[in-house]
Amino acid sequence: MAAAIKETVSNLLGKGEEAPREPSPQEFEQLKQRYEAAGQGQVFAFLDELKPIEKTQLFHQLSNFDPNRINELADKVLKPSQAAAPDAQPSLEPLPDSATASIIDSNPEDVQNWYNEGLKLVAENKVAVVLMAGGQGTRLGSSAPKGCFDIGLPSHKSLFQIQAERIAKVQQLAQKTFGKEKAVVPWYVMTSGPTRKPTEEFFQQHSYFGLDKSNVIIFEQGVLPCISNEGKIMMESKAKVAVAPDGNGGIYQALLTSGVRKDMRDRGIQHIHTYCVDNCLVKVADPVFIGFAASKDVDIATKVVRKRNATESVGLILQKNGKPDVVEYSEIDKETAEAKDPKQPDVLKFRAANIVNHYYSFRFFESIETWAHKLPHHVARKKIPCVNTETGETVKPEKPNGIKLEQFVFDVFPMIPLEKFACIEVKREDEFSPLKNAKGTGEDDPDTSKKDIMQQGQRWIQAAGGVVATEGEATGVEVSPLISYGGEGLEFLKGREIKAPAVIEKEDSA
Ligand code: UD2
Repeated sequence: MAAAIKETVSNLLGKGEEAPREPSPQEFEQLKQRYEAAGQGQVFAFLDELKPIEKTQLFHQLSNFDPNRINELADKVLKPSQAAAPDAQPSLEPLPDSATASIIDSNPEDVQNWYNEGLKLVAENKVAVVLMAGGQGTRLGSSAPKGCFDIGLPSHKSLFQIQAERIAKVQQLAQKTFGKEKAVVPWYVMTSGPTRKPTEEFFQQHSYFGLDKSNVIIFEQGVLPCISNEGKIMMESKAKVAVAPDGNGGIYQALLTSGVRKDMRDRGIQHIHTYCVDNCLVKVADPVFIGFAASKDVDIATKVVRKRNATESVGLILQKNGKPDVVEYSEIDKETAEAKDPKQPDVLKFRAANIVNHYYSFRFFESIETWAHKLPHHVARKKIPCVNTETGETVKPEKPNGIKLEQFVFDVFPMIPLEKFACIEVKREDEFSPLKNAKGTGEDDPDTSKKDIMQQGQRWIQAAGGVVATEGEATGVEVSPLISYGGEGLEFLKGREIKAPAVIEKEDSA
């Protein structure tokens, strides 16, 4: 199946190993007229200088875009006055209690029921996972995809490996608990142009981290052209449009064009967990989350943690004009971010922090065609290396000279009624430690990721009756996901002493 998907994507994107199909002169002329009529003829500025293969590649690349749609998007962001008047100041309120729950103050029986329900769905092969891994770790300062990153654990496992082993463990727990021969949680890994090849190579080099590779499907999200401040599609070279990944909101279109939704349907998937690659504590295919969402029969659910402070770079889950919504950290005004809860003056009014940890019903994914085109585009003003289409000179800009457009995965939330949406607060120390910044930043960096995993393992061992001996700085114990998914199954450590730092990889090690 994976090969078929790869084939579909490659053909579609004209990126297959075989040379892309050469267009007929009529096809080329038609395309040229369409772009010129839209005032975007500059993309053909160097046509006479191109080799036939370059012309063919340019044809395929341009065939993926609609120049009129690009103009619409450009006008919206570059000439906001002409765009439809933005709705009056939207009314923002925290989500109502009816749409929120909290692991922290739910009764343990409910949590156990959600866990059993979710694990049963895993055992019935109804649960899939989509990993959004198309982002480029610019702030992290690494050129490799973030999932390849080694945060410095004693095991030196990458984020991809840790997540793969959590999938393996939840499959094993489901098999054991429900006496199933084989429980499968297919793992769909969304990459972008820059991350696809290095991600595929990393998975192959590590033999898919022990997972069956027919259940690990790597697919690619779409791209959008970079646009100059004058609204023109920019050229990266004389034969290539400058493009950028279309944001993690590109996931919905990508699920269709890559054949992933069809693969999910063929496998009988009903519940999908979608998450962010850089959160080392992420509970992949978390049975509690799946069971919680399934029991409420919602179409979308999202996990949140308590926002650390008013300036933390997280989206805020709230209701906007009565609909579930998220205000991104890059678009929130100071007053809203700092607003205090009228009932608890020292607590933020908007404190449900988005952690890119979402649930979708497959039923909802069947409606993608009806709303995916309505997702808004967000603007990032960037320095975009390009070729000046008048002079042919290469431009290495000192300041932002254009815009990248991206869609946000959570912009789908307002497309559903509040009663088909649920939000559950989880403990930050157990479920959220994002890797955003380079080593030494002191916050959301490799050291904080490593510390959070080691401290979690230590808490699990102590809860199981083990003793962790620490000396000075040396603290924490890494517990392999293959030994424990969420702290369970550590009884074998009762009464035993573990000298920190350590890693528990096998049941007999200690
Ligand atoms: C994301 C959230 C923000 C907050 C924060 C917490 C969005 C839009 N914003 O902000 O609300 O929850 O994380 O950590 O989700 N990705 C792709 N393709 C792309 C761009 C991103 O797959 O074109 C993936 C990326 O690999 C990562 C996730 O989406 O897994 C979030 O991307 P990010 O880390 O760049 O987002 P950030 O930190 O700006």
